[in-house]
Amino acid sequence: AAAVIKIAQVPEGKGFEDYQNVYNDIAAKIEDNLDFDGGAGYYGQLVRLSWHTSGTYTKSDNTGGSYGGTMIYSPESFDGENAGLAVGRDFLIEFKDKYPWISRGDLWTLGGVVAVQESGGPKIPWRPGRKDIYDRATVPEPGKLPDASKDGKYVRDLFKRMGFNDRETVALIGAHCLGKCHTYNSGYDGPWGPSFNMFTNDFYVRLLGGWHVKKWDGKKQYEDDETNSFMMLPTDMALKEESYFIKYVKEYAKDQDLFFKDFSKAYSTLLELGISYPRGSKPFIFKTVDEQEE
Ligand code: ZEM
Repeated sequence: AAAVIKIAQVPEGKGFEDYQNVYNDIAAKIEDNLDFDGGAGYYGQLVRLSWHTSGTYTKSDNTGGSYGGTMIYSPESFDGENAGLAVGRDFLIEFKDKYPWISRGDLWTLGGVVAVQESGGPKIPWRPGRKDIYDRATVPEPGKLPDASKDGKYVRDLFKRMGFNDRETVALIGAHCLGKCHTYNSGYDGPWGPSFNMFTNDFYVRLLGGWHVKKWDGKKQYEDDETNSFMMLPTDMALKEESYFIKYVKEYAKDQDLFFKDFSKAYSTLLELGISYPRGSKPFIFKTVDEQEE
């Protein structure tokens, strides 16, 4: 993909209240659909959409990232790693009609922020100003998003490509507390734990437990020794196998507040990769639905 300069431009006259309104509408629609995907709701789907629109970023040439909202275009739309994400894009599209001034990149990343905060996670500082890009030369090629069958070195190098260190890499993957794998999307199957609609540090706690390779015809994945009902991907297991990752797994398993703090910072950075903001621009911290009802 070709690099473009990605300067945040907030639509004329729009400010915090406008984006809090979009936040509230997304939150209300999530609340109306809590039964989706066997009780997972839309939390996992929306967080994954925000991650995949951002995680195509390459620091060395400033290509990819959430700015242009390019996932609707080929070849990014056909990237096998994006299978199933039309569901999240379709979920959000009514808000693009209701608020025509919002860009796809802003809407998709804001959806992730709503999902993390409304499922009990930390506050995610977020800044608007992404712009829809129609130029196909800027659409990232497949191969930028991680392949779950790989090892720790691959994960380390891939997140380094985006500019993340080992601590941030481990913190970001803790989002696997939410949602599920679906054989029809990725070939993997099942949730990582029982509380897949709540944002917690449970992913790390479980990862440190006992796991064995699942016996089935599908892709290699792990199954928990205790109940045989939860899963880990090979790349998840790699966080436990590598000395440069496991120390953070242990810290986050012990200390949810530390995980929340580190996740918030790394995820906020992820959603903004490649974007230039005006000097001193202040991120929005949205109120949760509960906080507004108090
Ligand atoms: Zn995921 N992820 N991910 N991830 N992910 C899946 C689902 C979800 C990897 C991966 O291959 C997969 C991060 C990192 C990595 C979420 C968030 C984040 C699935 C299952 C796969 C295969 C998709 C399906 O079948 O529907 C790999 C290899 C990763 C790094 C090495 C990061 C970072 C995330 C967010 C910050 C979420 C929330 C889901 C659940 C989606 C859903 O539909 O419920």
